[in-house]
Amino acid sequence: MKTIHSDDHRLHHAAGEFIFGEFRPPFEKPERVELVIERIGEVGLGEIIQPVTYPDAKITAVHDAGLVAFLESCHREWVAAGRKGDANSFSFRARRMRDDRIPTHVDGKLAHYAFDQGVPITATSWTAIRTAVDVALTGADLVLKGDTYAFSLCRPPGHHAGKDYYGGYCYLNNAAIAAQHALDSGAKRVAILDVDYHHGNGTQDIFYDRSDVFFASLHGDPETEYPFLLGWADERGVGAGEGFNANYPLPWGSDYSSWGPAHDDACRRIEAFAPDIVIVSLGVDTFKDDPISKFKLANEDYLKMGERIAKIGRPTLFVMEGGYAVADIGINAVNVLQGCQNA
Ligand code: OKP
Ligand code: ZN
Repeated sequence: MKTIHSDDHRLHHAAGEFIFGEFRPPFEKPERVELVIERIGEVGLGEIIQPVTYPDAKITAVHDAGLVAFLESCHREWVAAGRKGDANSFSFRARRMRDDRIPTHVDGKLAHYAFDQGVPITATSWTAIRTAVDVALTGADLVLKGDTYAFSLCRPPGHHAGKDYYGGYCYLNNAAIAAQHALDSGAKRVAILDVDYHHGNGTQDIFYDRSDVFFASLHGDPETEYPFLLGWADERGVGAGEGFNANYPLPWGSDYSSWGPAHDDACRRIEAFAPDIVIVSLGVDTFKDDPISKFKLANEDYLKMGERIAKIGRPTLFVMEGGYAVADIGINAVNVLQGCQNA
């Protein structure tokens, strides 16, 4: 299968992030993608191609135009306010605070649009964020035009970004934008399978009231795991979307003996939905050595994951999400792709 990749991702490299009570170098760093590219070359997965540029309307088909405009202008507004370094919020909305007014000051806009402090914006982040969308869309078009599989090596990731908010290393929802593009190109139904360790709250948010996109996510139980506040099993969709959302929260310490059966159930639900295409939000932070996650998957489990996805039997786009054990990120991500391609 082809991989879509651009060096623009390097333009998003923040000084640090606030996590676990300290300011430290970001886990979500450029090296992640460099190591996946290296592994793709080692195993000869297939050609690596550059993305094509798509219009902004592809983004505003799923995201609020105000969010998109703010991500683009944020760092300039930050500098104009006299700040140094990366733009980051220090204030957040709580229950019964207003969301119908957007403050004019950059700090207020950050409080309105961001939901955590894991999303610093540097002077050059926007180009990386914008190109990651093109990487996803270019992969979607390969699959829509007849390729069985494609791999969009997006960075930054996207699945925590909702209609009108960003957070959790994610700014724009690459997988959701690709799904909407597929529908607008003639697909009737799209399934999104989110295997990242963290719940894909943004993707769920975007498609929660719709029956044309089935969303399934396997993830750390929100009782004990980020992003908390969403991802319980009783979230099944609303209105026309009732029954088209499936969450599989799993406890800390889960290994393939419990992850595998949950994954099989999610894949069966997708088979019953009969999608025209499948989009996999491919995070490999389920790995046993991941520094911020608590599942226990081993290298060879990613081959099995790919084999099961192949059994769904639909054209499939893989979109890169998380994975922070950089020593193994190439092996694990490419194992899924090879497990699938060689099944
Ligand atoms: C992104 B993905 C808050 C930072 C919290 C949590 C991890 C985000 C994971 N200060 N970061 O799903 O791999
Ligand atoms: Zn994750």
